[in-house]
Amino acid sequence: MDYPKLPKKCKSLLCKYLTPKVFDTLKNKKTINGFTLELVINSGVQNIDSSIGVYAGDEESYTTFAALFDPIIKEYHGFDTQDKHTSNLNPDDLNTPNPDSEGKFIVSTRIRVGRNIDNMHLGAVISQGQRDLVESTALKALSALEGELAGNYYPLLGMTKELQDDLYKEHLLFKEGDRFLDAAGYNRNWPDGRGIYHNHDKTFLVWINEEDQLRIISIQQGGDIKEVFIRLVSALKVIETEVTFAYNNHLGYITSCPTNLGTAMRASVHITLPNLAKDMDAFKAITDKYYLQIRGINGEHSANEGSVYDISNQRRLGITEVQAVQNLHDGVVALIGAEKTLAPK
Ligand code: ADP
Ligand code: CIR
Repeated sequence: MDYPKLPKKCKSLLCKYLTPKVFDTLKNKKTINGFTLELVINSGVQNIDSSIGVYAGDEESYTTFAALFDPIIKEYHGFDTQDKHTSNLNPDDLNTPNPDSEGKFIVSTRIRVGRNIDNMHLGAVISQGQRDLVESTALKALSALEGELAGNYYPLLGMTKELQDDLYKEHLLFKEGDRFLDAAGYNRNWPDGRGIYHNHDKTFLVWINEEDQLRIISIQQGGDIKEVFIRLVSALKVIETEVTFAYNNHLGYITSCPTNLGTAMRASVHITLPNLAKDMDAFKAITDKYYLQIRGINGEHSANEGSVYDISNQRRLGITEVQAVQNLHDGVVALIGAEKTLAPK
């Protein structure tokens, strides 16, 4: 493999850190599962507008290709090679009263984590048989959920287009055909082995075999962040007694994309900020201060709709789950404060 063509205008972390020297060091390396540099970088090479551009095929990818992953991880999470990751899922450590008790700004709150089964290939190189095994293992674990968390599984295979579209429009289901994942090998054998579990109220969801083997999600209308967190943690406690997930003391939970390592948690609100939207510099100054990311409301790489934005924690590694959620809360309080100040009197 030759050094790939990376245009000057490319702004991804791949383009920034895949220097010819790093390329030469890594080009002939392979993980024990056969994952190569070519597979690590293909998404970012094919999609020059990537923000990151790399994926791991297994836990070992992060060490075998450390010369590329480490600087990306450092820039994205502010996390050094000698740092350790710690977890804290105790809701009692949160101080997150609803930032919008009158329900004027926050449309909905969602917290998700990614999880992958220990010693299993990640989605980029997973075989069809392993993917099916992930699905059956997950379903067995989910059958242990009770009460509010009890629900049903809806496999993508055989799902009507109507139901798929409805779930997507309700912001519950992943999109189909994501080009970033496609170039990294995640969409092979689609839709086999993929699906969504949800409880009766659609406040607890599990995506199976999308970017990560499991995405475990708690979601509801309004801004009661703590209630969303508590529901997620109670589900995780049950699921994690049934399945062992890939985790190490340096990188925390192992995920396909380096941006998700550590807590693998993205805590977000969909929030209406019409006045701040007119002053993106002021908006970004607040989100930067609280380490938050701004996305559109139809998932990553989507545009915002009107003045509704998806605001979430950017860092996931080297901070605890409680810190990630606290950052979101404190940032949202600041955003709402600024929005009120800017409102015409
Ligand atoms: P991720 O699963 O990594 O969090 P996306 O940004 O692609 O990635 O979001 C997945 C889906 O979750 C999208 O349909 C998005 O609209 C929905 N979503 C994210 N945050 C919220 C939220 N706070 N309220 C409602 N839906 C949300
Ligand atoms: C990209 O590089 O744009 C995609 N592979 C997605 C990266 C994940 N983005 C993020 O900010 N968490």
